[in-house]
Amino acid sequence: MAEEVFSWLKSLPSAPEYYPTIVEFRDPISYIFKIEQEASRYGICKILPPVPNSPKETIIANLNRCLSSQTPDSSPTFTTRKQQIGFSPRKNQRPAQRSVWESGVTYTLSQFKQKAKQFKQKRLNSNKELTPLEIETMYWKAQAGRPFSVEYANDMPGSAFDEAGAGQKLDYMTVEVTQWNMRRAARANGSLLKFLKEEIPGVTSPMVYLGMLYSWFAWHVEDHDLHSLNYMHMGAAKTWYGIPMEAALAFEDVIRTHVYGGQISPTEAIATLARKTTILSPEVLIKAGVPCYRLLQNPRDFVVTFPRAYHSGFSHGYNCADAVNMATPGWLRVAREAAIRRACIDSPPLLCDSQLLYDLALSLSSSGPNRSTYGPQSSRLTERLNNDIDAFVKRTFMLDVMHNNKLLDALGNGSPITLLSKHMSYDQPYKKAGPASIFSCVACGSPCYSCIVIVQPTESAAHYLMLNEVVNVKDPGTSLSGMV
Ligand SMILES: O=C(O)CCC(=O)C(=O)O
Repeated sequence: MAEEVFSWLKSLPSAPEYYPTIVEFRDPISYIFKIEQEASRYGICKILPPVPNSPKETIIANLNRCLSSQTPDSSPTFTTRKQQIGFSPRKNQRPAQRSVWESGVTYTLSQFKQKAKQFKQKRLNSNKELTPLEIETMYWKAQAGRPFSVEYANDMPGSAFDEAGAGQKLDYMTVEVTQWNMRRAARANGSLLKFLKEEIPGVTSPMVYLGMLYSWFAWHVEDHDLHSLNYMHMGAAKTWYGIPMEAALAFEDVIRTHVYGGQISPTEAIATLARKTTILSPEVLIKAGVPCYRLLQNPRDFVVTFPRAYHSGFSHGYNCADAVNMATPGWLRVAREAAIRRACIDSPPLLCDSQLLYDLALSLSSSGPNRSTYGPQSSRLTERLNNDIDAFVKRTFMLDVMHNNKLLDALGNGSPITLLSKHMSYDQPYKKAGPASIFSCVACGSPCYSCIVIVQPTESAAHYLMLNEVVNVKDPGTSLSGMV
């Protein structure tokens, strides 16, 4: 019998879908930045590439190579985690919290596929193919019913893409040979993560996900509120729910009040969500007035999540996907606050947004008109878009410098210490900056524009400074190495 679809599911609004042309598809960051203003209003969106996926054999060969590289005996195997579905009120568990634990079971790809197939048949108990909405209804019924568990091989460092797409001898272009290959996307031209010195698995390099029916991912935002890019290689669909950044506070408030009866603070709500065990039906959110959008990701679909957009979802059967973070310049709007929120919940920072911004700004200044920061200058359209991005980055950089300048000035208020002039204007210092006037920050080693005054204290001046003695920058004990 067909499953009666919940009415709230029928009326859940959809997140947008985008269809880039071949030209637009050349440059992931430019493209995502271009759609960002519109798409981020939904928190998540889907991008359908204009080129095909790799053949299934290539995906499986890549995956097996990747799995073999991770095991001590080089076998192409992996272990799963068990995830709780449903809940037992008797166990004193909060209705929105689900447990996750190591399954201790090791699989090859074909063993896991077989297991997932059997589980789906048994669970759905239906001779006919169910629609995605019917499966979604059954998922939410299961999450409200008696507890059982599913398995998910999630957050495994690696990818079902080959680095160079070298294994392919095809006479047509696939996603793998483009800049959207997940092994390249985080550090694609124009992504701020390109300037991260170290590799952070899942952030600058992808993680691979092997799921089965009902494997879930809890409501969360990305580390440092970065963007995420997710690509489905093969298998059954994945349902995603997304909440726009503008509603993030309202969402956290629903968690605090509806789930915890107002007994936790806003910071504790953020810390709870960061544990990635919160499952809450969009029905609750919609009723509380929090906007929530849905999309269905099929093989060959990319999903982008935007900065500070809470998202969650589940799989409709055996599937394989890759995920990685990236950062268009749009992320800079939220990066500072994200770092503060992270500090508030005692999570150590993974990156420094100022360093990334300075490095990107520097790369724009030093590469001249033919720079390749945003990929090939393939068309007038791309060129215009890149100019817009450049202007945005330069402006953000200058605002950042001026903000820091004001802070330093305020800190020095009342004492003779004035590190920077508070009268610096937006475009005046930028015009003066050039490759010849680049300095390294004495504190963190980041290269800086000449619009930043760098005070390199001599040993005796440093001694005075550390003793809290008042030192004027014009004091002969300091040497001034950069000027506005
Ligand atoms: O697919 C998953 O399990 C998690 C995906 C995700 O959160 C992301 O790609 O941002």
